[in-house]
Amino acid sequence: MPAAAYRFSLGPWNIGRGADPFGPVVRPAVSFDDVLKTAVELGFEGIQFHDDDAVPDLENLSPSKIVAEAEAMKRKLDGLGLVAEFVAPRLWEHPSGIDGGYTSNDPAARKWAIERSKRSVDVAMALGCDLIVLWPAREGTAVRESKNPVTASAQLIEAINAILAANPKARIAIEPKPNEPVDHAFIPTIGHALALGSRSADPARVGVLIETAHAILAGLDPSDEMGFALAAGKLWGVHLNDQNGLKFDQDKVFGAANLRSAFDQVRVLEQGGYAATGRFVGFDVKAQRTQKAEAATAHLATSKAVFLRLVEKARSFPETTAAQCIAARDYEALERLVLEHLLGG
Ligand code: GLO
Ligand code: MG
Repeated sequence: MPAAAYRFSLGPWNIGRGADPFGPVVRPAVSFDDVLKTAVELGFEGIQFHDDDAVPDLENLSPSKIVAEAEAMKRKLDGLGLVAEFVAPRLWEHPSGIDGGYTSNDPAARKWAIERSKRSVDVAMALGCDLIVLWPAREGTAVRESKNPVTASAQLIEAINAILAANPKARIAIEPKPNEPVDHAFIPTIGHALALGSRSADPARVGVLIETAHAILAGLDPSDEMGFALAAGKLWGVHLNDQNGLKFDQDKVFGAANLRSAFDQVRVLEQGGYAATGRFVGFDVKAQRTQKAEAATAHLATSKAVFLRLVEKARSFPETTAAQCIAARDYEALERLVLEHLLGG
């Protein structure tokens, strides 16, 4: 039987202008149409959307106009053979989200965040997808005493329930990250995300999206995080990338910092039958600031190529020999086996 094939996705923010907190942009903006063209050229079938990627300026549009624009975007995707993977409400870039959305200390901001999230559900449905990704970017604190975590947990559940109630088809994938832009996020790990979902009004419609770098920033092994979510049937998306230790969120090319960890992530996706679920493999990777505009999509192509090479490595891993090492409790031999396999020996 042929091994299940993976489907790949990218977000428009992955083709960026190269700015960082210390300097201005270094490349011209890439139009949304060119992002879609790149996706087709690189063999990416899925597009990940922030709500305002799909419908720019949606804050100033009526709900019906928002839906009409999202429907136009859907026709554009259809014409190119692309599909929308998810829509994420981009709460963290709006002035009302300055102190977080759902957990803001300002009740008007909390109300705004929920209303905007409902519009994201409308956008998703019009794009033909039912998945809402919640990256709770500013749902946390820089000054720990500024918010009450007991209240914040209740507020997060209230927001999740409002999104679930907005449309009975809507599903939510929480994408946890422990820090940046906040110091301490309220939902730092997959365990927190799954626990929160289980307390919602409809736990069957709440899952997770795991990003490699976010797990590493939490001091956790990304493949173990993925395995935990897979075992619960809750891994509804991945953002594969890489991260060199505990520093700012680097969004490096998949495998660039730790090829063995990348192998382990691919292997767990294979072990958990992820490809057969039809869910996407997304790469949340950034082009390096030094990269010239004409080659500023190479990070996506490389991530996908590395992923596919590692699928081959996972499928050709000498499982029988590994099982013998494990049975003999000879983990040094297992270590050698893994390293030799990765080195191509
Ligand atoms: C940032 C996040 C971000 C999200 C995206 C979708 O650290 O990884 O890129 O994945 O906004 O919600
Ligand atoms: Mg991400």
